[in-house]
Amino acid sequence: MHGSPDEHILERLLEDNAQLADHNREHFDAHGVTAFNFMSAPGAGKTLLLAATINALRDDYGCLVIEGDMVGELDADRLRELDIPAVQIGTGRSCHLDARMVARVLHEQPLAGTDLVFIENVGNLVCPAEFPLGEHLRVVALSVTEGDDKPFKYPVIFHRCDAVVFTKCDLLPYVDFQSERARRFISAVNPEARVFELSALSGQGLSEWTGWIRERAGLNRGRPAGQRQGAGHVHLAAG
Ligand SMILES: Nc1nc2c(ncn2[C@@H]2O[C@H](COP(=O)(O)OP(=O)(O)OP(=O)(O)O)[C@@H](O)[C@H]2O)c(=O)[nH]1
Ligand SMILES: [Mg+2]
Repeated sequence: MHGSPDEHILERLLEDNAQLADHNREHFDAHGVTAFNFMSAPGAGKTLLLAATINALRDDYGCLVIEGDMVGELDADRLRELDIPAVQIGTGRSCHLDARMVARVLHEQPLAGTDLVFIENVGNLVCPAEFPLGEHLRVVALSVTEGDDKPFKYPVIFHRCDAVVFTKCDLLPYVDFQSERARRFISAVNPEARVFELSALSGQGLSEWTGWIRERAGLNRGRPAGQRQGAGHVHLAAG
């Protein structure tokens, strides 16, 4: 037998989580929902990015946000003020969401009329990478104020994502963030990752990003809201 007892406990924990994540994904699939897991360091701009993204997509897609924070409902309340449906998960002392927490929400939350579920993970560049939630696509937000070296220093989360969004690009004139350097680091750990550069505040770069979401959600999902009732039976095209 290899590894310490602690390693075995962790392995078991991750296996249990992976099984529950599969269960969540089946639930999303059965409802024709594409689910995204948004991860980043604290304050990188996930919530503002979600607000801007959903604002651009809401005429064509039913959207729901599952918010993960250790304490309180500040982010969910911010979104609700914008008429964006949001469910808050309080993780307590845990520094990441896990599949069990998301499963609890899914048991109570009707998904009829929902096409896209955006899960905002707890701000943390390490732990969320180890705990899949049942998402179809993973997004890492990297704000230009954090430094262009983060993909090199925190490779796991960048290795396991589908897209990286450089956020707060309106601040580029004031910080030393070399986009090409960050892109090189990302490409070294994950050549397949799509990289977007945008500002949720100014709207710069937003349409290319939302275009990617539309593409990955399946072209046939861009129906007017009133015709969305049959969404539960649509085959999930997103990978
Ligand atoms: N200048 C600028 N500020 C931004 C932008 N996006 C977010 N911010 C600001 O950055 C701060 C953090 O943004 P949030 O959206 O709360 O970040 P978050 O990743 O959701 O934060 P946590 O959930 O606490 O991890 C807020 O003061 C935002 O107004 C942007 O595009 N440009
Ligand atoms: Mg937030």
